[in-house]
Amino acid sequence: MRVVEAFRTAFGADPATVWHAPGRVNLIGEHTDYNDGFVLPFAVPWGVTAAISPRADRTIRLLSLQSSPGPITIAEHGDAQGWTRYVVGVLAMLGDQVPGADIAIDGDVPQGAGLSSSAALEVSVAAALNDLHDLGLTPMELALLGQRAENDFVGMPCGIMDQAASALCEQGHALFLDCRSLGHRRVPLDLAAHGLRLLVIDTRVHHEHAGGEYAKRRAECESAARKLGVAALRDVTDLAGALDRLQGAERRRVMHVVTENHRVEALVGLLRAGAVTEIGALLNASHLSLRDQYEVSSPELDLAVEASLRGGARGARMTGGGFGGSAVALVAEDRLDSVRRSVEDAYTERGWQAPRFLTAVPSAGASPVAF
Ligand code: GAF
Repeated sequence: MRVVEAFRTAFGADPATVWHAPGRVNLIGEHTDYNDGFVLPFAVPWGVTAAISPRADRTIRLLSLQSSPGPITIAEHGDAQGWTRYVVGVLAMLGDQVPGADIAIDGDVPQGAGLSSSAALEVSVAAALNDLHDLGLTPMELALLGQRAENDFVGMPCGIMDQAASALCEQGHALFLDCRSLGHRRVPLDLAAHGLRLLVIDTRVHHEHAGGEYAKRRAECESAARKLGVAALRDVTDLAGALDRLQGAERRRVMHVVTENHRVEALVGLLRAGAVTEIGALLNASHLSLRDQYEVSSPELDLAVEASLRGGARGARMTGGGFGGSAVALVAEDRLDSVRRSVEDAYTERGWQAPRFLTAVPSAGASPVAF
């Protein structure tokens, strides 16, 4: 295995353990996780593999097949830069339980596509260290550890969805997660049995201001919840009454979060009833709400969604945090070519660089890799 060979070459011995953790797409439930709401992601076939050995000292030596020509040595946690922060953050959160480590990383999550390569990195490393040091952490605890690394070390105020999907998903299933109780159920999702595919359309555009806008949305939601006297927007039961008490951006944010939570529950209901072909309208409604009420879409995402629908998709929406990244389209097998062509033509017409197409099947969460 490539990552094991790279580990041997760099560090002169076999790794003690190797773990793989996937990225995710979110089927529905966007910007609901940090509002204590519901989400329905599934793990994608692409992820991060981490090969790790413990060290007795506190040094961390890190190698990435994608991002570093040779090993990077980190003596102090505070020295971490760029991608290494996601790894060092996990070690930093574990504190004295874990000293240093030698780590080699190999990943195939398309970069910048909004498919949670950072969560895959955090969870693969967290799971490997858990195994190596017998920490006894559950998959949900590994997800929480990854989220803390991202919140407190990297400084991105994300919710729990991406790490939970990476740690907890099962092949052939989506993960229905209550982000308040952290209760979850795996919902069977066999798209192929219904002649369907989930097409990921990577716009290959990522807007610079995304991080700042994400934090701003989160702050607006928290401010609206305070004004409404609820712990989180999840608790809004009288939407019309709540909207009467708010104005401007906060009003629109509440409209999105409350309706999106209902859409997640409705979509899970359809899946459980075996009506996967009927979920398209909910995907479309989610996109319009993210575009118009939550204002996190982008011209590239909107065009990917509109052109997919014109090409015959049953439903489509942006997925993930927004401001670029990917859209997903639910497409009948015999319409795949027509949807791809419709999106490509629409991008060409605007003079935009061609998007990248991938097909996502619900895949397994974090697991050890034999080597
Ligand atoms: C990003 C975050 F990391 C998630 O926690 C979630 O909030 C998502 O945006 C929006 O649903 O992926």
